[in-house]
Amino acid sequence: MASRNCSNFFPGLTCSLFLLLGLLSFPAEAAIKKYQFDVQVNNVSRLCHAKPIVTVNGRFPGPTIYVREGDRVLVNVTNHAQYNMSIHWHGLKQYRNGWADGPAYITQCPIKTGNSYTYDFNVTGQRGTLWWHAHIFWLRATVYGAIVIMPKPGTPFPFPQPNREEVILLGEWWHTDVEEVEKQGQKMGLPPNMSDAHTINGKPGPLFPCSEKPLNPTYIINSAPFYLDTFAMEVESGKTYLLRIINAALNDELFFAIAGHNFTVVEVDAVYTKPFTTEAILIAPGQTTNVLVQANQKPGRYFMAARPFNDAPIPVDNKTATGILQYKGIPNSLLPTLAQLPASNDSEFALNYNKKLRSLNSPKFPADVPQKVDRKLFYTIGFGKDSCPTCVNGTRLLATLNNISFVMPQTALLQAHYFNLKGVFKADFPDKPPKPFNYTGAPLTASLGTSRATRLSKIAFNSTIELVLQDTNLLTVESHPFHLHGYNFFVVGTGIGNFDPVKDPANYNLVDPIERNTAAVPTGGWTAIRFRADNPGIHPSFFNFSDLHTHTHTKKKKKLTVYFDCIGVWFMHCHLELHTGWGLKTAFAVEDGPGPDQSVLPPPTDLPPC
Ligand SMILES: *[C@@H]1O[C@H](CO)[C@@H](O)[C@H](O)[C@H]1NC(C)=O
Ligand SMILES: *[C@@H]1O[C@H](CO)[C@@H](O)[C@H](O)[C@H]1NC(C)=O
Ligand SMILES: *[C@@H]1O[C@H](CO)[C@@H](O)[C@H](O)[C@H]1NC(C)=O
Ligand SMILES: *[C@@H]1O[C@H](CO)[C@@H](O)[C@H](O)[C@H]1NC(C)=O
Ligand SMILES: *[C@@H]1O[C@H](CO)[C@@H](O)[C@H](O)[C@H]1NC(C)=O
Ligand SMILES: *[C@@H]1O[C@H](CO)[C@@H](O)[C@H](O)[C@H]1NC(C)=O
Ligand SMILES: *[C@@H]1O[C@H](CO)[C@@H](O)[C@H](O)[C@H]1NC(C)=O
Ligand SMILES: *[C@@H]1O[C@H](CO)[C@@H](O)[C@H](O)[C@H]1NC(C)=O
Ligand SMILES: *[C@@H]1O[C@H](CO)[C@@H](O)[C@H](O)[C@H]1NC(C)=O
Ligand SMILES: *[C@@H]1O[C@H](CO)[C@@H](O)[C@H](O)[C@H]1NC(C)=O
Ligand SMILES: *[C@@H]1O[C@H](CO)[C@@H](O)[C@H](O)[C@H]1NC(C)=O
Ligand SMILES: *[C@@H]1O[C@H](CO)[C@@H](O)[C@H](O)[C@H]1NC(C)=O
Ligand SMILES: [Cu+2]
Repeated sequence: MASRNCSNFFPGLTCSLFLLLGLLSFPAEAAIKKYQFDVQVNNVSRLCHAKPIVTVNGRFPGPTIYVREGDRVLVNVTNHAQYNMSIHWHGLKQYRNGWADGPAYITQCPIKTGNSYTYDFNVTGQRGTLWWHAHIFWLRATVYGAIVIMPKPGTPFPFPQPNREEVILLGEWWHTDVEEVEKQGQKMGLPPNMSDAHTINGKPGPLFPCSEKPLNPTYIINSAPFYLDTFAMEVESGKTYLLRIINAALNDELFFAIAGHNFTVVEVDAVYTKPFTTEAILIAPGQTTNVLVQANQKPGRYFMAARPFNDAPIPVDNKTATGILQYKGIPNSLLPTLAQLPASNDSEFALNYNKKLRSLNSPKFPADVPQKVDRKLFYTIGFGKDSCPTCVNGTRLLATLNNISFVMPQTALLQAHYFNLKGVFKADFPDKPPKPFNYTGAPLTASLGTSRATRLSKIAFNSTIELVLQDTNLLTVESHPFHLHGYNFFVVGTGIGNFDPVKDPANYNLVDPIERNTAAVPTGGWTAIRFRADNPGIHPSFFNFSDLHTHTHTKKKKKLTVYFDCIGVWFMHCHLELHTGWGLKTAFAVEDGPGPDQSVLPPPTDLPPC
């Protein structure tokens, strides 16, 4: 199958050429890091209850990928689970290499049960904490792990060297099968059941039942007793620790704090920040935050805690996950000190916290903010309803960008050996909403009809884009963490209420705005981001050019429309799985540049077919 694709795509090239890639030599300092990811089903017990979950290598959370900036990474993902699935390497820019990005039905078809696909990518120009997760259905509830990118050898961190570091993955846990939870929601047209717990490194902590039972004493980690459902981290007085915090929750923005200990934020989404001290961090699904913590308090046991931030009039799982920061030599019998978190609805904390986030913008790590904008986009975020005879009250909830709920291409269509690409998607996503209205005025609960379509926005290579994401009160206002694949962007401005195109740009930060891959649009507010579209996302020869391109390659056209599964586009979506599932997503079709190294690389021979 793979070799057929290969020869069909590149009649002038042979497959052996691609196979040779693995034998090419690399610059001395760059290494090849190989990982085997066996996606499998394992029984895992939490909250006094075992259930089968999808894991990588039987581990929950999954294994950490450790690399250095400049390394090449090969991850052979073998799918032994009953679900067809794919994995996304969240935050890696995947320059010219959408094939390795991972979102199912966007850059690849899922890896079918029993099959393998090797994600092959270079880690270039990024260092810090990122993460990986399944990118189909709600499988990422349990299929996730950290990616740690160390700086190049001999390059120190631009902050005091920590004595040790620790990955802190925040997540959500359901008692029942998460795929069933999602399916039930889809069937009813309503939000699926909320999670039953939040977790720190997969563990809910002692505020939940079944968390205080010490395991067999052989399970001793860092000489701190390892509790069945509680994450504990041992520290030594006087030492400094780097915490690599990742929000892997499906639907909840989270506050995170450690009792009695302040954090110094030094990096987010693998971008160094101007350091600042805070008693708690706010982290949205998809985001990462590196903080330094000093073990400078009275030796004891201190709770770490994570709980949602939610300032919208909607229900969330508001339960608190806890772990323990434990000074060396302190007995486990000592009751830990409770952690203080901001109130769940503390919008002011959220606004102030996000204001403090600035790119480091040093000579070595400059913030290359686009000063001039080639194209301005304005997308409204809203909820809508669609008729659904089998759903509760005959309607299904949807979520929209510019009043369009994105429809995923169907497997059945992609499987076909030929079809007319024109019917599958259009590159005509509108640059602004169909009709302006008072976006954040009174709630709009009538005429919630929307259109459902697969529409993308075509972007010129290396053009600079400004995108204003405007929350609306269509049904309800809510905060939405938006994630862009293939790029980092700069958050140049944010505010509450309606974006004012005349007044608001005057207050943009074009000097040291935070650069990241996921940014929250505040409840009833807006966020302006800028990026340079220098990562080509589409191989022109894979398209029916009447949709995307003005040139024609008539010779190739016929063959290419057949292989619609092999396109690359950069996905952009709300990182709340609930909203993504309702259609709060679109994609940018970024053209190739004119240069020889400005086009998408050839597809790997083992790219999963549909
Ligand atoms: C998982 O646990 C359930 C209930 O304890 C059991 O019925 C099932 O066989 C187990 N499955 C596996 C794969 O171990
Ligand atoms: C990936 O892993 C599978 C299962 O172990 C193996 O059969 C396959 O050869 C591996 N692929 C590569 C490219 O190593
Ligand atoms: C996986 O994909 C195959 C082929 O497209 C399909 O027949 C099968 O139903 C899919 N499995 C699931 C669980 O969706
Ligand atoms: C990774 O880097 C190597 C060495 O520069 C290059 O040969 C290879 O094509 C790159 N791979 C990708 C996917 O960019
Ligand atoms: C969702 O919650 C309801 C009410 O608690 C329960 O009856 C139902 O079984 C749950 N659904 C799933 C899929 O867990
Ligand atoms: C944490 O920072 C706050 C102010 O930002 C300060 O009042 C407090 O004393 C600090 N606590 C510690 C333990 O350093
Ligand atoms: C958590 O949410 C429930 C309803 O979902 C509510 O009854 C309860 O008061 C909330 N607890 C806190 C601490 O906000
Ligand atoms: C936050 O919630 C509390 C009750 O839990 C309420 O008293 C307070 O007014 C709310 N604050 C805001 C800003 O909505
Ligand atoms: C269904 O409609 C009834 C009557 O209008 C309303 O009370 C109820 O809240 C609706 N249920 C849902 C889930 O929308
Ligand atoms: C939008 O709605 C808000 C709240 O109802 C109101 O205060 C504001 O004046 C409205 N703005 C416009 C331009 O109508
Ligand atoms: C969205 O589009 C539908 C038709 O598809 C229309 O009825 C509705 O008024 C539009 N809503 C907004 C907010 O533009
Ligand atoms: C993109 O445009 C900028 C500014 O004009 C230029 O400096 C840069 O070299 C271009 N990048 C590419 C890859 O063409
Ligand atoms: Cu959202």
